[in-house]
Amino acid sequence: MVPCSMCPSIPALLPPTLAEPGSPPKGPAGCTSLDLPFVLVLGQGLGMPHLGVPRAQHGEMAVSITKWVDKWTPSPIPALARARPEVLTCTSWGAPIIWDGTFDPDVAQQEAIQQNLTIGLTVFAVGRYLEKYLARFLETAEQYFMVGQRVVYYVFTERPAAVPRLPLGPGRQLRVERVLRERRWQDVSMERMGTLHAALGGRLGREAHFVFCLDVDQYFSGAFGPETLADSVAQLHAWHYHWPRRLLPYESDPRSAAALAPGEGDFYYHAALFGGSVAALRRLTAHCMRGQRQDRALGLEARWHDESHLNKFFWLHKPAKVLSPEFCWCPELGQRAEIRRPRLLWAPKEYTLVRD
Ligand code: UD2
Repeated sequence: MVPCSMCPSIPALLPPTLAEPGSPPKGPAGCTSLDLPFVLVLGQGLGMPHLGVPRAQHGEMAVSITKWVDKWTPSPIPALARARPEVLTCTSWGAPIIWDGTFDPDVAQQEAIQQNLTIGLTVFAVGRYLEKYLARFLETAEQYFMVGQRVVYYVFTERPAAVPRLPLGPGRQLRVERVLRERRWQDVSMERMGTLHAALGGRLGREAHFVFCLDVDQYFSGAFGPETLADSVAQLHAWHYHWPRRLLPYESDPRSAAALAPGEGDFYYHAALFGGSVAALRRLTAHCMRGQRQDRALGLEARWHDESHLNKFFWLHKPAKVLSPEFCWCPELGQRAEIRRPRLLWAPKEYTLVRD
């Protein structure tokens, strides 16, 4: 890797200063010479990240940093280059992609503590998903999710009495909210957007600064800390992060509110994990809820349900931070050089057991 001659003092990729809850993503600021390489390396023209491809040109530098250079802790860029030479750590629009080794968890932890944050974690466990997955999800969240921060879990279920009562660490609470049980699993999945929207407009929104919304059929396996926080956070899908864009499973029916036209789409994001500030998540959930409703009125259902609408949202409103597949990894994919330390693992999918 060679330093960028146009930007001799580019800070390394360390966690950005957290935005105030509800405030827009910071930047872009400074270092405008980086715009072009971002576009050349990762932008709409190519459409996909290039993982594991060594490059030794100006563009290589550009993908390792953010446009919001004023928000990064100064440090010489070669250190970052040495730390993770095999991955790209910035999107074409300037959002960092968080890989293990590209941030300092201690700095992120200290910043979050100074800001006295409360972080929400929502999960739905409806029907047999509750017995099958919820206990392990919560137990491992206690071990790994935002340890040392104030956390409030929100479990949405139709059977509050069946929710396991685990001993929780200091500063951590669990709230259980009752939801109606939809008949079809697809409706359970999609209805989450409306339920979350209402919750974010209520107590959850009042008590949390940032919220992560997760599927229940997964479990934490490594530290998942405040380095992941930002105004809006999207997760690269483990199965699709290195696919060419033309193969990504976006909704393509132009009648659907979730449709992306050929050539549209940055990455394929996974609906099993998204997050952000309360205000940003209110916008996201409202968008998806509206799109799902419009589709239903036309007798349509997007290809991957809420995930299709989420992908449309993040195409229109770029996430402020992108999590590498390490943050939601599928063990069936085996070992890969760029996946160093998975933080959250998919549980085996046992659809015949849990779906009606
Ligand atoms: C994918 C996405 C999921 C969603 C879904 C929409 C993964 C890992 N996740 O999940 O985020 O976009 O596609 O098609 O690829 N749930 C219940 N009870 C039910 C049904 C669903 O609690 O009867 C909840 C539960 O939290 C579950 C989530 O909804 O984890 C998503 O449902 P899923 O895991 O069955 O869907 P899946 O695996 O196809």
